[in-house]
Order: sequence, then C-alpha cells, then structure tokens
Amino acid sequence: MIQTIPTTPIDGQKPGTSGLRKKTAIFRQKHYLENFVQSIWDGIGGVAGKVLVLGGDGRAFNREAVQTILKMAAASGAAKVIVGQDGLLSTPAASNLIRIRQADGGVILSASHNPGGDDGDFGVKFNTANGGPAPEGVTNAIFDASTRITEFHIMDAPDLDLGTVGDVQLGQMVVEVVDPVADYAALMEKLFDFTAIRALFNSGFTLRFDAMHAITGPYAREILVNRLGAPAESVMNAVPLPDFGGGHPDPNPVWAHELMGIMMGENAPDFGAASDGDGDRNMIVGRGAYVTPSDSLAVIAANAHLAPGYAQGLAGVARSMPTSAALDRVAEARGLPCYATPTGWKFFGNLLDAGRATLCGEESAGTGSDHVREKDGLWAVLMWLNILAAKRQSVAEVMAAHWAEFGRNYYSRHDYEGVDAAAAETLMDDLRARLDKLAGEAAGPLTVTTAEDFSYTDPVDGSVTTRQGLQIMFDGGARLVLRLSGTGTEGATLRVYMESFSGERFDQDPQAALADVIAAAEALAGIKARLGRDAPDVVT
Ligand code: VG1
Ligand code: CO
Repeated sequence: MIQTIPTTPIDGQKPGTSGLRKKTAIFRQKHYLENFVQSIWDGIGGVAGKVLVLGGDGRAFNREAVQTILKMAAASGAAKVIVGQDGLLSTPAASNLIRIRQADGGVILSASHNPGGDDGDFGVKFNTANGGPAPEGVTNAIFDASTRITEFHIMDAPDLDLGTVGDVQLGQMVVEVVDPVADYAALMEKLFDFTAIRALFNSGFTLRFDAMHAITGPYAREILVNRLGAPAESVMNAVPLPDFGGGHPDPNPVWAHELMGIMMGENAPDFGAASDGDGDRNMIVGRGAYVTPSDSLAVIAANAHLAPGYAQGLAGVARSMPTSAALDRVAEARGLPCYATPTGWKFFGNLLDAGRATLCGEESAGTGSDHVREKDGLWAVLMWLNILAAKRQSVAEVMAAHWAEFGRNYYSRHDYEGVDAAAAETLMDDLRARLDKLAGEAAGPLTVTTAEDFSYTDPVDGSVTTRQGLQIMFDGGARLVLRLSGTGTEGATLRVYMESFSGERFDQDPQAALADVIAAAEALAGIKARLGRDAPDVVT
C-alpha cells in the first residue's frame, strides 16, 4: 500500500559541506527525514525505475532511517535498492557500489566525524551516478524542493529483515542486501600489493588501527587481519556502536588520543592509523612520528607509483584550497598539474571524472584517488603500508627523506567550535570588507602581500563557487586562511589554517614554526576578543 502523506516545508534543510547534518533528535522529529528524502527524490527528478545504493555508518537512527528510506524509494517507484547488510556501508564502499553496479545514485547516512548517539548528530548525503557527493547544482535543487514540499510517498509495510544477504521484495521494488565489505576489499586488492604488505607483516612489522567504534571496524578486520595477516589485536575499537562509545570519531591527535598515546609511548607499534565515523578520513602516525594530512597527501603523491594500481603514474593532483602546498611542491617537481578547489569532496568529482586528477586530498584528513569518488580512509592506510613495504623505511625516515627532497610546509589548523554564529559571521564580514586594502599592510610581525576571498571556477564545467574562505599571503611565503565550517550543528565553527615553508629546518614544533602567522591572524581578525575565547578548542 502506497501512502501519500501531506506535509509542509521544514526550515533549514540545506545540505552543507557534506550533506544535511542535524542533531539526531531533530532527524527524529515528525516528517523531518521524510521531508528531506522526498526532497532528494524531487530534486533529482524522481526515482521511478532507478537503482540506488543505501547504507550508513551505524550511528543512532541509522536502522530506522534505512527502513523509512526503503519504503519511500519503493513508494516512488524505484526499481531496486542495494543496501548494506544491517544497513551499514562506509562512505567509500557506498561510492564503490554505486560505480560497480552502475546505480543511479545513493543515499549515505552519516554525520561523518561528528559525534553520534541520541544526543549526537545524524546526517544524510546524496551521491550521484559517478559515486561522488552531489555537486552544488544538485544540492541546490534538493534544498529548493524542500522549500516547496507538500506531500511525501511511503509504503505502508512492515520493516524488512536486513540481516541476511540476498534479495527481498518490497512492493514492486527489489531490495538487495549485500555484504558491505566484500566488493570494497576486492577493489583494494586490485590497487595495492597485498603480497608485499603481507611480507611486511611477516617480517615483524607491527600496526595499530583505531576504528574509533565506527564503520571501519569490519573493513579493517577483513582487510588488515584476514587478508593481510596482521594479528587480530592490530585493530582496536572495531565494533561499530550507535554512539561510537561516547567518542568523537574524528581521526586527529586530539580525538584519537588513545591511539596517539600508544604511538608516542614505549614499545609503540611501527605504524598507527585511525578512521572516522563513515570511513572516509584517515590519520597516519608512525612510531613517535605524527604525519599531518597535508604531508601525507604529498608523500602519497610522491610515492603512489610504488602501488600496482598507480604504477603508470598520476595524471594530476588536487587539494582543497586550505590544504598545505606540500602537494604543490611534489607536483612541480614531477611536472604534474595541481588544482586547488573549495573545501569538500564534491569539488574533486569533475577533475576525477575528466581524468585530470588521479589523487586528491584535504587537510582535514581526507585522501583518495580516482578508484572511487569519495575520500577513503582505509585506502590511505593501505597506500602507506604499500609504500612502507616497498621502501622498508620507518614512517619517520620516509618523512625525513620527503622534507629533505621537497622542503617542509609547516601547517596547523585552529578550530574555534560552537561559537556565536553572528559574531563569527561579523568577524568574517569585517575582514572580507578589508581584503582589498590589506596588501602592503602590517599584520603583527608579518606584512600582507595578497588577500582574496577565494572563488573557484571548475575547469571542467565552468561552474563558479564563491566565498570559499579568506586567503591571505604574507612576505616570506606564509599563508593564512579563515573560513566557517559547513558541517557543524551548533552555533558556528571558525577554522583558521596556517602555513609556512622552510627549505632548511625540518625539526621544529609546528606551533613554534607558525608563531608569526598565528600572531598575524590575531592581529588581522581579533579572534579572541570577537569570539570571547582565549584559545582554540582543537589544534591539529
Ligand atoms: C569538514 C572538512 C572538509 C571535509 C568535510 C566533510 O568540512 O573541513 O575538508 O570535506 O568536513 O568531511 P567543514 O565545512 O566543517 O570545514 V566528512 O569526513 O564529513 O565526510
Ligand atoms: Co567522514
């Protein structure tokens, strides 16, 4: 029985950097999820006859949401939905499924690195047929539909059992329940030299992977333990929990402090890594050696040819604008095109589809390639393992050699979280208004050379995206970027990104190396006074 339920628009259903994110309690409100899902269907021209992929990272409300979305897809005439067993799929695995099954798109349930649980966050992302996050034209159409919605359609049917792999019928629609790991693991085996990595483990190399109680646990177990022979204890926090064990599944030294303690302690393993809620981010850390995501991206660009899937070399590379220019140095040395895009993976899609970039990355711990259309946490881990297996060097040695060859881009991001939204907007507006006059002005100990409000013209389809962050360059080559987060659910989060380059000194503490840029940021933006904060909440 298909039901048509009258509804009215709900304010604020505007997808941000990566899908629609709200408090779980808001998603549980009457018609909240239904309105947004119907708006997706309406925004993409309906789902009649289409094949979709569906799954999420297992956080609270995942199970209920999957059932609702299946009933809504069936009611709107979808031919088939391919859903991960128990409603689970990591973001990169969903992207892969959309591609290999030639689906028309997919719905991924996750608020990524945001905490989950009844008091945490939930999210819904829509990916298009290339497997990537919907571009802005599509998210705008979805938002537009959400402001005009008058009714939604849903099957009146009992919940399906999604615990068993195989086909189930829901009205006219087929629901195909698939193993969430199998196809993804097969893809990884094609890209990386599993024999060499297995030999590395056999030689006594030790690893610790922290799944942070999120979606990558089952993937890491299958790939690292079952297929590559790492001991079972190599994977920690491996069972996905609805509240991620009360943690914050963001793989950085602050939130992955348990792993950092192990890696910086005595008898640390050779290699440590972590992933986020939905499995698309990664943290790389060697024994006593943390690798910033920007450096990791540069190291991967310089060494990807050591992995069989990339032996033919890279067509080009891309980074988000705030990400450090360590990647650009590798690109220049290797004669590769290098693109700088706005923040968010959706901006890499066209470059990947057009074959202009093979490798992409963001300073926020996202790295990936053209194997899918999302960033991919375990992919980055396997890439590092493949590089280490080929070089037989420690992580610290790889970093030292990299800096000796390319120089070091010291880099840090300071986040001021949950600040007053109006104060943060005003801070940005005031600085934006002064950008034109900043060149030549002193900013604390530095002098501004150029200042711009970053906008991006997509080289493939010509679409223009404006107001993507304030970028200020200083004499001596240092750089400062300020932007507001598009993934938070409370107040505003100001992100301050700082970078400076040294061709000679590679052993400084990043905060010390960046002291002048930190002072310049404060002098230009008056962050502490305007936001009423003494210090950033998170420093990465
Ligand atoms: C953050 C990161 C950005 C990333 C996005 C989604 O966005 O800065 O680099 O693409 O999260 O990541 P923002 O707008 O809060 O700065 V995740 O792991 O949601 O898929
Ligand atoms: Co994520």
